[in-house]
Amino acid sequence: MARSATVERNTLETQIRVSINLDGTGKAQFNTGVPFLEHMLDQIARHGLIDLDIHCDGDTHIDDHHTVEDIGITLGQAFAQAIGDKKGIVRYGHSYVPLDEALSRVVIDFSGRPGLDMKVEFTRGNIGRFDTQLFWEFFQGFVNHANVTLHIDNLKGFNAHHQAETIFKAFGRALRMAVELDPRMAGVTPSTKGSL
Ligand SMILES: [Mn+2]
Repeated sequence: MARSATVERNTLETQIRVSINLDGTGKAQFNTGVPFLEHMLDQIARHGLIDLDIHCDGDTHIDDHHTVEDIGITLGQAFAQAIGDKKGIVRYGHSYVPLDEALSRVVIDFSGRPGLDMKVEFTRGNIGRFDTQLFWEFFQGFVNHANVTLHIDNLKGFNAHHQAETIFKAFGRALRMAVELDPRMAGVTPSTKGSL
C-alpha cells in the first residue's frame, strides 16, 4: 500500500496543497512564493527520498510568516496521514550533516506526542530576504501536526545559509530513517505500549 497523502488547508491567510510519498525518490515540485523555503524543502525531498509537491497561495505581500508556518502545519498533517498506524516503521531517526564549517544534528521520534527542542543560534537575522525566525514557526507547525518529538541542534556554523541547509538536510535524513519500514518489525507497532 502506498504511503502517500494529499492534504489541502485553506484559511484567509494561505491556501495550501501538499502531496507526499514517503516511499519516493526525492522528486520535488514547489510553488510557494518563498524561494529560500523551497530550497530547504528540496533538501527534505532529496535527502529524505520523499516525493514532495507543495503549492501555496499565501499573503506574502505582508511577509512570509503565514506561508512558512502553514506549510509546516500542512506538511505535518500530510506526514501523519501518510504514515498511518506506524506499524513496521523504525520510529526513531537521527542524522548529523556538515556543510563546510557548519554542522547540525537532528533527532526525531514518531512518538505520537508533539515536542520541539530547537537550539540554533543563527548568525544572521536574515538569509537573503528570508527571516531566520521563521524556521521555528515551520518546525513548530510540523511537530504539532505530525505528532513527533523533534530535537534540532546546530552544533557549529558561521554562514547562516549553511546553518539552515545542514538543519534541513539532517531533518530529511532523520525522517528517512524513522519512516523506513523494518522487515523484522512487519505489522508490529514499535512500542511496548502497543500504540503510538
Ligand atoms: Mn544552499
